[in-house]
Amino acid sequence: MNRYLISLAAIICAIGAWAYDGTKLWLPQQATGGTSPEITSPKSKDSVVAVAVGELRDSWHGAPVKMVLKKDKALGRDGFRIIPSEGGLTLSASEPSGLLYGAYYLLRKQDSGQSVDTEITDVPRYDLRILNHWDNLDGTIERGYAGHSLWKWDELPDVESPRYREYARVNASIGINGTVLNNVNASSKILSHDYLLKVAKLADIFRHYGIRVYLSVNFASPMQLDGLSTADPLDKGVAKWWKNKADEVYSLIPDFGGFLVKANSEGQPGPCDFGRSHADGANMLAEALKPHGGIVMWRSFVYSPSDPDRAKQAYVEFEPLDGQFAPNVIVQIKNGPVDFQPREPYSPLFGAMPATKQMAEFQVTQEYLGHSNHIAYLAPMWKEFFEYVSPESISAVAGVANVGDDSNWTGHPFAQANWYAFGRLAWNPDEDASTIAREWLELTVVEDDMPENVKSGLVDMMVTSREAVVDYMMPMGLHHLFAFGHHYGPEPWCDVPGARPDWLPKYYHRADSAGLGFDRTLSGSGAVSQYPDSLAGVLNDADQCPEEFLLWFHHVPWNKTLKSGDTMWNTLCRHYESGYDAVKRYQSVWDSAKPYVDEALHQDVSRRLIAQARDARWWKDACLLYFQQYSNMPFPKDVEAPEHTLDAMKKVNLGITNYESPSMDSLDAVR
Ligand code: BDP
Repeated sequence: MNRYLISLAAIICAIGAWAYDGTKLWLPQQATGGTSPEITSPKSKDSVVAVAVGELRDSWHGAPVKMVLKKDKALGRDGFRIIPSEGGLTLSASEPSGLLYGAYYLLRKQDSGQSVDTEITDVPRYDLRILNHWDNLDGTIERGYAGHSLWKWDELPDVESPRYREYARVNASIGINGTVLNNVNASSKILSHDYLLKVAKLADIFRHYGIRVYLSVNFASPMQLDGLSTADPLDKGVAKWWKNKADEVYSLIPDFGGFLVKANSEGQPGPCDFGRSHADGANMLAEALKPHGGIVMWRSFVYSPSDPDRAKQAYVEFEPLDGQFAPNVIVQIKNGPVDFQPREPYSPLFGAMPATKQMAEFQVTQEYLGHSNHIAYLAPMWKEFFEYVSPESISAVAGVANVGDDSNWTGHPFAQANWYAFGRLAWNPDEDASTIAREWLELTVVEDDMPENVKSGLVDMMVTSREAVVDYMMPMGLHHLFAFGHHYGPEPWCDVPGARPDWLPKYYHRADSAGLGFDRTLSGSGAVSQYPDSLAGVLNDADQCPEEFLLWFHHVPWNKTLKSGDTMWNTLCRHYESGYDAVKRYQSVWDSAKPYVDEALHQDVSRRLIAQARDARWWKDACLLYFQQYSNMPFPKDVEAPEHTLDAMKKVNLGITNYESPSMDSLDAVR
């Protein structure tokens, strides 16, 4: 063993057990022992280098580290190399940000008890690894379940919350290098001079951690802010307005990243309002940003009724535009074709626009996965996406943030793991979901004396948790069975007079006496044909279609015999049961961890698991009782009989908006 490994091990023992503090996320806790080794910094006045050096000086207890800045093409902008030798470690990078990521790499290894004894070169897969905040300027967060916005717009730019720096630091520690501050349903006010001064203040803080600021912009800003008569992207006055605005932004924020745009979607203005295409709109903005090196992330989340099947609409609108986007435009596509459901097939737009830069949009906030009441570790979902969409085929990854001003940042303590995993996978999509889960546990909740069998129980709980949610909410390809508005509980029966049909569950599940599911085969909506031929053939055939997507692509008779040898109805019932059983299992797994985790944390998660188990039961009863009206088949013997009646389930009204997560009290009152 290298002598530095021995001292590292000794120091980890010296640090010993510490009280879990949700405010610190996974960053190094204060050490109580050990000596500080020598950290040699390169000659550089760059503030990012200073932060990197400071992090190691404050928290690194291993071998001496020599930090070197030297151009090395193989490392790109953000990569780093660590070479161990008898004299210590050499950490080298081409740019300051590489040194910062290298420093956090070392601290991560140290704090999760791993050694650094072989040479490593670590280069991120994507240059852009970005969070999208859906934060409104009034402090609310659309689909946020961890309190209010971190950005205190009323106080900025004069008052600097200490959390701004901490936010930048934790992001940098997992490799995130960009942040879009405001909601895609954007207020044009964000581009007013007063707000730009506030944005500039945040950018000044984040810059030291290698994080660039981006803004969501409202396409009608020239009309709303300055009274122009049009926002037509081909109008010279409009283009000039955006050019001037971009110049103003860069005069305040020289390293500003660019714009994110939701256009002609869910009531947002866009180029189509003026008879222009998405490419016309994106390119006009791209032209304004180009002289400054900025980019446009143009979202493909559109669903105008170009086709009766909503799952086909983004493809129908965007695929014909391939090759028309400017080089500094990236089309940002949600992972699935509908809307962040617990499970969706990948969006067929990926791979269908070879002459266009594309990026994936994942949702870290759990809009459709139990808000901050349920454990749903999402890395397996994102890995599933990468099984179908090769990481090389896209240019960047964005995650809709789950961060708010709650003292533990994310509401559910385990939701921190999703923020963490998002960063780790945006850096390297080949990382393994369970390795990341274990690493996060070791950096956070797990104390040193936890036996391996308990630890692996927790890893298993995390890794299976997303599938459990799928099982108790909408297995086998079912989707959008959610209550209208808040997207928390089940309402497969939901009817809202006057609502768009494709906002209602019945549009998606299509339950009738003949069967269940949306027929998207060639004889149905034809959505399968948007996928490459080899896959389309498999998806089109109910006997070959993977069971997890069966009801997404097929309307399946209740008594059809599936591969398992059982009927569709029985298989469906068992999925619901197994999701519910999994949560009950998680309760005992978490109980077994009690002696080895912080007491307050244990209580907090236990409480949330009680809610999750009740919700799982609620979902199972509501969906199965509702569907049974159509299947007219009994529940299999091994599936527990419903505890509730359908009528009682239909009366549940959480009385919450889409900005809130139901409180435990409100859940107790209604269930
Ligand atoms: C849906 C959300 C809605 C967002 C929209 C979007 O329900 O609040 O505005 O996505 O991504 O999932 O634009």
